[in-house]
Amino acid sequence: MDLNLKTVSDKVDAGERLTADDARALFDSHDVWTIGRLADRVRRRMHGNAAYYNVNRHFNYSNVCALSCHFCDFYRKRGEAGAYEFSTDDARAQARDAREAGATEIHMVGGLHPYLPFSYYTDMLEAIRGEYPHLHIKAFTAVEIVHLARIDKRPNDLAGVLGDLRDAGLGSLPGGGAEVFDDRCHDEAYKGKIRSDKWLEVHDVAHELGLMSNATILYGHIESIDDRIGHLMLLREAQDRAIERGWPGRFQTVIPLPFVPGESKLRHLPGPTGLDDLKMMAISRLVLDNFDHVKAFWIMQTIELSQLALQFGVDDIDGTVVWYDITKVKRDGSTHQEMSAGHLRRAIAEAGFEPIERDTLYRRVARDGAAWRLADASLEHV
Ligand code: V47
Repeated sequence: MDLNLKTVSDKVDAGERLTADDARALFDSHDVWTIGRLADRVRRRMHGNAAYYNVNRHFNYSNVCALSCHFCDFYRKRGEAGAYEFSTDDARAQARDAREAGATEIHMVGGLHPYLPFSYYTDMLEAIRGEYPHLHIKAFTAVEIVHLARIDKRPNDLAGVLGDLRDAGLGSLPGGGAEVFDDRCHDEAYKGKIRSDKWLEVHDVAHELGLMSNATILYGHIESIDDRIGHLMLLREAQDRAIERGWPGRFQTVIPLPFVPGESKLRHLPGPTGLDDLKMMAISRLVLDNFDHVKAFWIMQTIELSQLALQFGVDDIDGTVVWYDITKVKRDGSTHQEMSAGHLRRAIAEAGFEPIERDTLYRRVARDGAAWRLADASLEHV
């Protein structure tokens, strides 16, 4: 074992909280086996041999965006080739497809569209709920929530905006748009986007209202290791806040997102390596002791690495996905990126874990083909 990890190892054994210096020692170490073993110890304490997956679909309703983030290969300007915005009927059709496929969740995000009114978003939520009431709608990053508050001319009423969206069918918030909580990175690569304080405020307000949410960190571009550590510390503080104040909502999952260069303005950068991916997921598990879950998103990490990540602190893999436009791996740029539930189960079982289908709120799902219900019959859907 790398002797520089001895203090961290002792703390993990004793169940003690790690400091920023401990996180630095982990990032600085090349002893990935020890890092993985430590993360696995914590993961097994929390989840035993269980590894979760879900039957979901992602829906990117528009790629038109007022921002031009340098890491992003998704956005288009209005009128530009490839720009699109889906209609309420399209959203309804997505819900119909989701029902036929037995999905439990739709994950819906888009760009910051400069012209669509607030009613576009509530209509879309209502159409999906009307078509398939049992589908959990996880939608709109904190960045979009702030944007919707602005276009509806109530920039300071985040609670009102979230409340209206919830009344229309919103079930929880995804973790996107966080990038790296650092002002230098923000100004160099995603200027114009909300800063960390606002992102965290939206999630605080959501948690206070009783909405669950997730958190991401986008790494492997222009950030430093200290920036990553600072980000994890801010997430941990925000979760402490939700717990200490007894808010009914909180973060469920952290999803470390490796930068995928694609055709973005940062495409000259190589993106992180597999070892960096494994370390990032393991260190997230070790530092975020108040987060229940660490999720691998196979779309970005690949299913092969996600399998290995299950032994590096990860307990959850998202998902069947079906359509995804934000990052693409196929050379033809196809947004059809689907993995069957059977394949996810096989990948998990092969890694030595018990595959467990969950819904968005991590409740077990009992399934018979496309028909499903919550395994605990006393619980309500959605
Ligand atoms: O908000 C954009 C990031 C996010 C790139 O909450 C990129 O369960 C890598 O947040 N390379 C969207 N990342 C994905 C996301 C997510 C995914 C799966 C599950 C959940 C969840 C959330 O992807 C964006 C942005 O932060 N992103 N471009 C890129 N080139």
